[in-house]
Amino acid sequence: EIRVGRGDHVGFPAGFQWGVATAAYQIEGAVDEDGRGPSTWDTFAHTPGWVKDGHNGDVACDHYHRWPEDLELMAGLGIDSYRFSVAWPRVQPAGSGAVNAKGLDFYERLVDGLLERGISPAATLYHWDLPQPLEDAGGWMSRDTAYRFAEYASIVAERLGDRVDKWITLNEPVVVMAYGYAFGVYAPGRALMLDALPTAHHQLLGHGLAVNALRGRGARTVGITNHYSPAWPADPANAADQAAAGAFDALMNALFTDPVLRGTYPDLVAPDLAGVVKDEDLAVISAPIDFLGVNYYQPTRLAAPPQDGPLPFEITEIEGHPVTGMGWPIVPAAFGDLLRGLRERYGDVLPPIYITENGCSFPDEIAPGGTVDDTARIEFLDAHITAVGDAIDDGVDVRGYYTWSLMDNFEWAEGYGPRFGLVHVDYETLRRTPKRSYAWYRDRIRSLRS
Ligand code: GBH
Repeated sequence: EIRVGRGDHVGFPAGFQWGVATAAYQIEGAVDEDGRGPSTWDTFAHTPGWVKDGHNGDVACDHYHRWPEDLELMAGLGIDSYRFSVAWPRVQPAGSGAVNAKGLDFYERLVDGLLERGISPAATLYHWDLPQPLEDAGGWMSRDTAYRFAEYASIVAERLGDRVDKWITLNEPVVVMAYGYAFGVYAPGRALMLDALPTAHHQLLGHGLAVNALRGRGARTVGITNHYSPAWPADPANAADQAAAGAFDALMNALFTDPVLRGTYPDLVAPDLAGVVKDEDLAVISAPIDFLGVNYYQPTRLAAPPQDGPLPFEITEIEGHPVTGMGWPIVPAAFGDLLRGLRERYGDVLPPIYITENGCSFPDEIAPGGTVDDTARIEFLDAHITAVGDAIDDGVDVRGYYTWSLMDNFEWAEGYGPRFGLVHVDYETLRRTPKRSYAWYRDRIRSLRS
């Protein structure tokens, strides 16, 4: 192990994996091809008013057809691993029962193409594209969806279990609960507020059942990816603001980690889940995992909620930090604090961590000479990678880092406006143009490895 001091990491631990991440609905397009069924995101994006400028994922980056070109872009980066997601509605168009072999064929081509190029495949089984028929039957509000998810997981592992290196059951179940079912700004667009809590439990149960199903079918390394946003009280000296930050932390961070690593729900939510959690569920959910996937973008600042507000906190603006194109504050120090905080909170039950997403959007444009000068992204990534290196120096066991994202893509309710990629995508021509950050990331990870 070669490593030097704070802010000057000439080497991350041997075997540290550098990668890029994407998700199926955000890049694939080809929504009606080869037997794919509709997902909640197709329905949502085709409902006027939900997604900015009426954008949808029908074509996206056309990765479903252009994957060989995209594999070449990855090879050019020299990454160790690629994190992608499998679209459940391609594999099981109705969400249960009949398997669509052509859907599995696509991911098999992709995985084999990665292996041929020496890139280790990291597959996420669920990055928010729930088959619409399952939503029609209650979606994640229904316990049955957990069992359907495990069935789907076993189908994918049956085909790819011998070739996928890392399996990620769920991507950011908190976002599905909060933005999908509580606030109603992501698919399926339900605004149930705190009544959305069962969707947390049912996703976590699906995770636990899937871990078991995957292990039974040759999966080597299994984990879950959670989104973490460090909770800052608006006024650290104000008890009501502290309580609001504590409530946010319990509902948005700990709710999805405590059950997995400790087999318990945070005190604040446990009473509300009493009727939903069955006897053996927490034992299923806390099945040992091999790694925790951590996605980090920004901290959140919380104030006491208004009287009779629907939530125990109010989100307020963070000032005094530079922001990304989406207005998100850039706070690399909070990333390091988050990693050290996980180590502190979970101690010896914390498995190795992979940073499965970290990145930023800017309105990157192609300059007349054909270049995309995204210096701000380079600075963002450099500062955040340094924060990870510092956390490793402080004893946090981080084994890899995937930047979000390989290329510009469909940014959910924001449509195609925000650009998160190392590679620019022209949505008229679908032409890919590596940005300056692409060459920078290639060189950076090469130098950090040697
Ligand atoms: C990740 O979510 C996702 O995994 C990935 O698919 C996505 O592209 C990436 O981040 C970049 O956003 O609607 O204004 O209330 C990160 C967590 C939570 C950030 C939902 C955006 C919506 C803000 N996301 N949040 S808003």
